[in-house]
Amino acid sequence: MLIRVKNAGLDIPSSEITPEGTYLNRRKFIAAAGAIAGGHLVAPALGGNAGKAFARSREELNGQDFSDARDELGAEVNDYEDITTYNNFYEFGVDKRDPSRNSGDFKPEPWTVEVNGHCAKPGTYALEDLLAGHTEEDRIYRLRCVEAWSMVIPWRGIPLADVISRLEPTGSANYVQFKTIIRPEEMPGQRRRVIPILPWPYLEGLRMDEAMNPLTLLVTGLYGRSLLNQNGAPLRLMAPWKYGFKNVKSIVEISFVEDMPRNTWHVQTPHEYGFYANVNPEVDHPRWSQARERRIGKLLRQPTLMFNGYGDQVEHMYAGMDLARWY
Ligand SMILES: Nc1nc2c(c(=O)[nH]1)N[C@H]1C(S)=C(S)[C@@H](COP(=O)(O)O)O[C@H]1N2
Ligand SMILES: [Mo]
Repeated sequence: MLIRVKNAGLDIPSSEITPEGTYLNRRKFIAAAGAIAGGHLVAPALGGNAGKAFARSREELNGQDFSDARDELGAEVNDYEDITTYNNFYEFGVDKRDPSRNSGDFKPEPWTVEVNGHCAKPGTYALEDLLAGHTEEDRIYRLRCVEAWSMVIPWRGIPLADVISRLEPTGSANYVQFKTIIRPEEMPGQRRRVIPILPWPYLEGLRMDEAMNPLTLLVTGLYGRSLLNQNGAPLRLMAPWKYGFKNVKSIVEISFVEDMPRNTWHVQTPHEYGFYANVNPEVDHPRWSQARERRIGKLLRQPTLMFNGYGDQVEHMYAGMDLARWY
């Protein structure tokens, strides 16, 4: 069965027209919907496996068969196990295993997102309302970390452009800033007082054309399932031509702003991390080369591709820019 989730969206909050139990179950409900993502289709064999115990093998997840799933360059998707246990999410600690170990207390439901700045539809939206009227799609994208490792991940999400259009940004909205939640009671990495791991909240931003690029997703799931806490539940960003740190997790605020917003890693170490963070084998990190990368699960390193291999779809946005300066 193919369920298309379409309704009046932002104008009629689903929390007002749907009994609460149903509305809280939206993510389970929407998880049953399959959708077509032009060029990035994971052909999901939708099955009635709702009652099945959580499956670790990627072939069995949610009744969808990901065993032969590949990205458009022919690379196999990484194992669910790796994607959910090898993470960067400093709110839960700095070790790659910390997010999966330390995020058990985090509660991604219910969730609200504040929308503010230069737009016609500011407000505090229940996540269900922010996403209502949009269709989730499965797309296989590479994630490339600035630490020179990469993974291929079957994401599930909604084009950010669709959501932004509904919020009606004004002509002054040159950039979009995203903010991660602050919740030290549930995020042990935010409890370090004297020398915080990072200045919280974690901030990221995109130029408006980058935010509107059809590749850019607001991610709600992966491997056909809702996002786990360690991957940024319930809502995170995915701009696949950029280094991983741009893909801010557990988003609670979206701001339409005039000037280039601050982003956490640039604030922390400006000579190492810029605003644009486009994957670029020719611009080294000051402490290491970016020319090669290690695909998690593979033995040999491989050459890094300009724009992470998405150049055809994004390089026009940077025509004439000196990418060594705007790193
Ligand atoms: N809020 C927040 N978002 C974050 C991070 C973080 O520490 N905090 N780490 C970033 C980095 S460096 C990477 S590589 C990706 C990792 O995403 P994944 O764990 O889902 O693979 O998340 C990004 N988003
Ligand atoms: Mo990263």
